[in-house]
Amino acid sequence: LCFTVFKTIQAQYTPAPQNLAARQWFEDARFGLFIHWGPFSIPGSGEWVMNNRNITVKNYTRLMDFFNPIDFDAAAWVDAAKNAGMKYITLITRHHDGFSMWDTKASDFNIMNSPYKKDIVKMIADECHKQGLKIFFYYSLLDWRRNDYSYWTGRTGQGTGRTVHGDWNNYIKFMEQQLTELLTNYGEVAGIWFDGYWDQTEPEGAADRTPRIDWHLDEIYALIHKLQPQCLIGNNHHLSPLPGEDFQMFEQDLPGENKGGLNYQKPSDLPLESCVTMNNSWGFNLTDTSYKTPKQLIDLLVRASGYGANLLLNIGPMPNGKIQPEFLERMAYMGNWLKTYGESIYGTKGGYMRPQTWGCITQKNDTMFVHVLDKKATSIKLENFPFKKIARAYLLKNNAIVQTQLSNGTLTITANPAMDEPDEVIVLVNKK
Ligand code: FHN
Repeated sequence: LCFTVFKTIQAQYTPAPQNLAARQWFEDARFGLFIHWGPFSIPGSGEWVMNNRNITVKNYTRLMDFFNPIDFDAAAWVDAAKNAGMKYITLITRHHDGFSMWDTKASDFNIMNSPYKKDIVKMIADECHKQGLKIFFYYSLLDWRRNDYSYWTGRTGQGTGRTVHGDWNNYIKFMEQQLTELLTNYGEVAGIWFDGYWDQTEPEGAADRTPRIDWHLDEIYALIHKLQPQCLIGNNHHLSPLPGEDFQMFEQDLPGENKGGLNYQKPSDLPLESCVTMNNSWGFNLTDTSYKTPKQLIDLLVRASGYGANLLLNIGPMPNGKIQPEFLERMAYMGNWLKTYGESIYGTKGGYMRPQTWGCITQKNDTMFVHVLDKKATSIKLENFPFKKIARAYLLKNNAIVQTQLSNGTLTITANPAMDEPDEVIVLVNKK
């Protein structure tokens, strides 16, 4: 195959006032639910099952006939997210397998042609609007199934049954038609979360990751912002943000940490989001029981906030429409924790210093929240401390006074982290 290298010429982008307001809302929200769900959930082997098992288009298409999640209850899902303290839901509308979870007129491979025959995107979006959560739509740029998609996406091309491939203009038009539907028929959409841009780029970390695909992003982004100016655009391309994007995401990682080698990009000034799985899978996986502990999940939320980022925590519901108890229990735990500690998370900014091994800082006006996550941390030194004097230092959970000493710009805090709680939050109030 011979690829042309496209250097996309990016148009100037000035976010609309509604968009800037939406960014502020997003930054204050701090916590969202990611949902990977669709016919790919049926084999219980994750959302990459078509690719990983090299299932042919013809055979994969059969999954549509089995997707009948009779136990699905949109109200219960949104309620669980709300009780977890989450402020938005990012829903897979179409993943790389190309199945559309809504009543699309642009493709037959959609939920209305499954035995379920109900527009799942609408059901969840309506419930979000009803219960006061915002809705984001995940939308895959790449497609493993369509003939007009011109690339092979890590599949060998052997035995896939996709014989004709390539009508790029048609594919772009198809995506624009689908995005128009999503941004016209589902009320206010808080954001579009793109994925798959990395198809046909050099691997993460390579010196030149210029895509060999012209995704027509200028055109697509302009369309989205024209239809809904407040709609935030993010793209999981693992690069620095491109013009037209409104937030920046980090996959399985906190901003700037690059623990998994996926995220070499530096955090930008845009609102930030870290998306993370609760076990090791995005889509339902029958054998993956490596669930993060409640403490690990709280640490992630707190440390994300310490970086000034949101946590988008993922669940992969089961094919029958139920969310497995391991996920529900952890969500409930986090919601309960946030009832006490929410004020140190929502509406805060990242700390004046980056998160440290002992924990991290979040800030709101003249209040600083010191999150002691390491149970062994008993003396914490905050160098270049920005307040000249402290009016009060106390534990958020019970107002108990905390000993602090400020000298030569370094604040020393005597901490005594409770063993049975994930995070000891110390509140420092600036004396002006
Ligand atoms: O390939 C996808 C994967 O299935 C999942 O949707 C994640 C979520 O961030 N994104 C892609 C991998 O980068």
